[in-house]
Amino acid sequence: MSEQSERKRVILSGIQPTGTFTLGNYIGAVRNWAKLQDEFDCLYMVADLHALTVRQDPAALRRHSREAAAMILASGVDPKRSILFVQSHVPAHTQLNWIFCCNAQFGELSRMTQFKDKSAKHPDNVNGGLFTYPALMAADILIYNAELVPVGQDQTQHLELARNIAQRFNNNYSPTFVMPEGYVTKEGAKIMSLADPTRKMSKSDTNANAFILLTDDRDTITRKFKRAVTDSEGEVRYDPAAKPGVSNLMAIYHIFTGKTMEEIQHEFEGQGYGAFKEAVGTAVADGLAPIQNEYNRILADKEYVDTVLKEGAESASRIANKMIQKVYRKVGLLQL
Ligand code: ATP
Ligand code: LTN
Repeated sequence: MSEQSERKRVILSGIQPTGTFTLGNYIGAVRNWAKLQDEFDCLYMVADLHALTVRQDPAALRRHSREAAAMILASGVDPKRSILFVQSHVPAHTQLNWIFCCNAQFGELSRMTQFKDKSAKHPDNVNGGLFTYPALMAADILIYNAELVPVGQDQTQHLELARNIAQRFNNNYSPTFVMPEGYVTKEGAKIMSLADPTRKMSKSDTNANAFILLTDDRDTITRKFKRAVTDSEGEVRYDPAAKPGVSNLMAIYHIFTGKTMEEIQHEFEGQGYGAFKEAVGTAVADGLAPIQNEYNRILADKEYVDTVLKEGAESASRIANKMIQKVYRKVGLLQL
């Protein structure tokens, strides 16, 4: 980052390499990352340590980490302007994580809905990392004094906890951390599952018809939208409470075409859901095509991806190491 940009506010965000990104990840998070690069100093991270809170196949995790980096680059994140790195390549995150684990309270960690959801989903593996997950996420953010964190709505509770940890640390020791704010766009903050529109679209869903993957081809995209659960009313109208399926498809269509909800409603008046679903599929397939081309091109050049990640880890470490030294000193760890 240039000296001139040193005055810019800092952004950090992350995504877990738990699988191929879904349309929800793209709309809720990654799509916004590229847009923020001019205005802010951005750090974007592949959160591989967070992914370990759920059992991962080692070879698949390695592959998904590189694929995640390639997809972030394909979505327009420019490594000349932003820092792109893998979480485990910057050990200072885990160092700060421990300090934060000793500051986060059992009660507040127990209230996290993601912890409750994932414990219910994986009852055989309710591990310590899953429980302290938000302390590591707070470390990811606060170690760079990031002021803005672009995420989907499901992460706002974790952000609130990061703010509480920051505040507590600042009060107990001395002002150290900047209070981070979520950057959650109104549209698309929560893209719902195509199979069950009352649940969020998630890349670890066991039903492949529930999500669109960013790597899905045109036929697959079209087929999945055709099968998307709607309702029996047959009217394209935006009403998330009464018509969650149709409203979700309208939100997706709006994001890819820029048309307002009223315009969409008019466009498909009296036509039923067939034509509407077809149009959503076409808009999404058209919109994703250039990203998919870029992704395939970038992924084929492993050396390039690895060089970007290496340089990213070096740049991120320079900032993070300074902060961890400061924190160690403040909490009273012996410095020689
Ligand atoms: P997993 O299924 O493994 O929990 P996920 O698909 O929920 O993964 P994450 O890696 O946890 O994805 O999230 C990456 C980013 O994408 C986060 O900022 C998150 O808020 C956002 N996100 C995930 N799902 C959606 C969704 N359905 N709608 C909008 N944003 C989403
Ligand atoms: N928990 C996030 C991923 C994540 C993250 C972060 C997001 C890990 N560290 C720091 C923003 C900032 C998720 O999407 N599940």
